[in-house]
Amino acid sequence: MSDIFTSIPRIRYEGSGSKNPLAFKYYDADRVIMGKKMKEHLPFAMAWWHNLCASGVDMFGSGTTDKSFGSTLGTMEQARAKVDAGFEFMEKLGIEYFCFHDVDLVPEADDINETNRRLDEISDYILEKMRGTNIKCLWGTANMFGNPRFMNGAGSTNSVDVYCFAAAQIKKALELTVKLGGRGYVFWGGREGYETLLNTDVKFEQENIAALMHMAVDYGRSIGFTGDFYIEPKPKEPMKHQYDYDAATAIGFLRQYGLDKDFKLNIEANHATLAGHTFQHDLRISAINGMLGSVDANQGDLLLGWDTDEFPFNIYETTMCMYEVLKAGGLTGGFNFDAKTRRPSNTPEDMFYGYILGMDSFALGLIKAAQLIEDGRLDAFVKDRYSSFEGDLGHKIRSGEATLEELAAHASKLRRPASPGSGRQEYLESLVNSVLFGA
Ligand code: XUL
Ligand code: CO
Repeated sequence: MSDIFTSIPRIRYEGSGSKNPLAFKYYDADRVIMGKKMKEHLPFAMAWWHNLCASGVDMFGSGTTDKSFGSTLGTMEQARAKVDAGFEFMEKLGIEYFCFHDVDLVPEADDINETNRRLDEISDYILEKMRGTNIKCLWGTANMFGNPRFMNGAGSTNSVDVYCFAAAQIKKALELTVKLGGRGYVFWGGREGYETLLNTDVKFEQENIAALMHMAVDYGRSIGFTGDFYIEPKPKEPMKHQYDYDAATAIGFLRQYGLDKDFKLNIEANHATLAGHTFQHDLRISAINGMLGSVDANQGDLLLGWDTDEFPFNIYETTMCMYEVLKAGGLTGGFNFDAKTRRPSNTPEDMFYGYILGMDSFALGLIKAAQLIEDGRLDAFVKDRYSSFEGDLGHKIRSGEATLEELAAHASKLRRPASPGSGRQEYLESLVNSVLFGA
């Protein structure tokens, strides 16, 4: 372990009564919940970009946080220092995975060949650091939204040359993901959308995005990538409209273009709420379609209309997330903290407090979700709510054998239906509260 965070000890579980800010209150890696260790339920990942790169720059001001880690910003020396810092950080927290964009790892050069050479060099160094640790890559991706060449999109660009640069970056990022043993490969369509329909051929753009994804699948499989590809839906920001609007839209796209066997979804909490959904909603839609792959674990602020990428602390949200994940039988991916400390939280301690908060929030969510499932009343209520379909008529409808005529005849015989029954929302909400806060 290197010694960048010298004042920070290894973070240990001390229980909910602990007042030590540098200890876990709920995340107890080896505690068994519903037959599995917490750390198996919760494969946490560090996001290279927010944790090791983001310095607090926003639209109105420059950075507040020093992420040079004792080196000169924008150099390969700093790229190595970030690797050292990242590995020390993950080891101190017991985090076993990381996620990266290509350009998080090295400063991008003017010539793509030089960028790729730098990526080879840094990935050799990362591999070296991985040896002798449990740390692995959760997923990799290419940043196809930051560089000005992508101002009109990457897969959706109007420029065939820019399209080739997107292809080249995907090719390299896939090679890096395979080299680092990544479980997944993410497409987040940051600029795959439009600012105005007046200049946009939506059909042409969507077909080109799908073609690029097909090429990525073919190439990935040819170099031994056996993991899942993921689409990470987001409705807007940076573009006015992004094609991967939400889980349902992304699933429709994947099916339309025959990509649904190789792709699953990476659901980010703050993206779901930007789409006007709850986090739980997009998880549920993914899960019922067999496409819940991975989670970008963060939280938005409902008073703000953008992607604030905060560390999750809302236990209702983490509980309902873990409820969906447990019911889906777990993730093939993991929980990547696509989250950053607030701009004024600008010390190394704050980086640790952010992750301790996030890991504890998900651990508590896991504990509470398991209690909700073991309690059984929610499941029983839902089952009972649809029980009228358990008779002959219901079976015929469910198996596709019913006709409109016979259902109409049934209605006619009844003359009017009995009440379908109360939804009992308030009762169920208080049941959830009693599981969350009861003794
Ligand atoms: C942006 C976002 C990305 C993706 C990876 O909102 O979530 O960081 O997770 O490109
Ligand atoms: Co994300």
